[in-house]
Amino acid sequence: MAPSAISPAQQHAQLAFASKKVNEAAAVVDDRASGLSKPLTDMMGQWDNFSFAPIRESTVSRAMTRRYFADLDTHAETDIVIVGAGSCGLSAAYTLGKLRPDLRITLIEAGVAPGGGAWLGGQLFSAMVMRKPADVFLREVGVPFEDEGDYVVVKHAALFTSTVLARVLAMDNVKMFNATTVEDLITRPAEDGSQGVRIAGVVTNWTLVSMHHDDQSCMDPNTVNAPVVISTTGHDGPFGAFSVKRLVSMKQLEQLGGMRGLDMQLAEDAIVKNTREIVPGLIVGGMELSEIDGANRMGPTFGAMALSGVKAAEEALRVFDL
Ligand code: 48N
Repeated sequence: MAPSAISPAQQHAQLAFASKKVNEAAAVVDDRASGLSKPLTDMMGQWDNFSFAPIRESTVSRAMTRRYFADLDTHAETDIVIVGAGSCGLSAAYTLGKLRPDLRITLIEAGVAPGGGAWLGGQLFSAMVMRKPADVFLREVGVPFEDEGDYVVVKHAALFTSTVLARVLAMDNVKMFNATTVEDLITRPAEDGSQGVRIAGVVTNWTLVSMHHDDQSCMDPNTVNAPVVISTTGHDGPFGAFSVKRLVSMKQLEQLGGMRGLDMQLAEDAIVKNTREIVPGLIVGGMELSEIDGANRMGPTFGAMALSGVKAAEEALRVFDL
């Protein structure tokens, strides 16, 4: 057999591509064929005379702190807050940012790393499964996937999460404050004079501070005023299911609904269909919603997270535009 004109690696790549029905339409494509840019290749091999432009340490500090505190100042008044930058919160942020570039969107994430549970498919497996029609969202954002009929597979969950995250962070009307925890809700008396409340924003603290309220003197929080809050803080856990647990403790909800066992068929439809305004000004989506409704969990399939985020954005705009 004549020696192949292409390298084994190229052969592997060609075979892999051919075997996968990868939907690359408008997706983040593998553009290695174009090679590295000339300015970068010109730099390679020339390291002996290499040096960076001069800098003073205070310049770096000011470049960071000036922007951070200007953002905090700007976002102290926000149009829509999203609590939790997991797959649902990121999908909601993308949808809102795209639909309403005129609105100021603030995304608050307790972890240093946003993404929640969407960095892996299930257990420690890489691939992420989404049932159709969630492929519509993947095409919208530009995430390549393999089409398997009734479902699609993103080859690595991090490809979904990093692509949506990149799109959201590139939007100039969306600001993410990560390593920042929502540790309470701002409320106003309900307009109907009942014992109810309207949510009017969130109370935040740096997550490291929130983790040490018990062993440090009281460290008061910061606030963000907003007429609409979307909460997508995931399963009940140390920080999770935050807003629904807070509604119970402030007696706006009787009790949590007790999430039921895993049933993919029931769970995903329910989460998307029931993403809604729970109390005036607060929309809940994603797995946090299962903690109120007692819906089934769906396990390692993420279509409901993406489309619950889309629905949460739609609900938020309905409330905002009232
Ligand atoms: O990924 P999660 O936990 O939540 P969702 O709803 O975006 O996605 C859920 C999904 O990952 C699943 O659990 C899958 C589908 N499995 C289902 C099943 O059956 O088990 O993201 C929530 C994000 C995280 O990044 C948290 O760090 C963050 O919210 N967060 C908060 N951020 C700010 N303030 C808080 N109080 C807070 N609590 C959680």
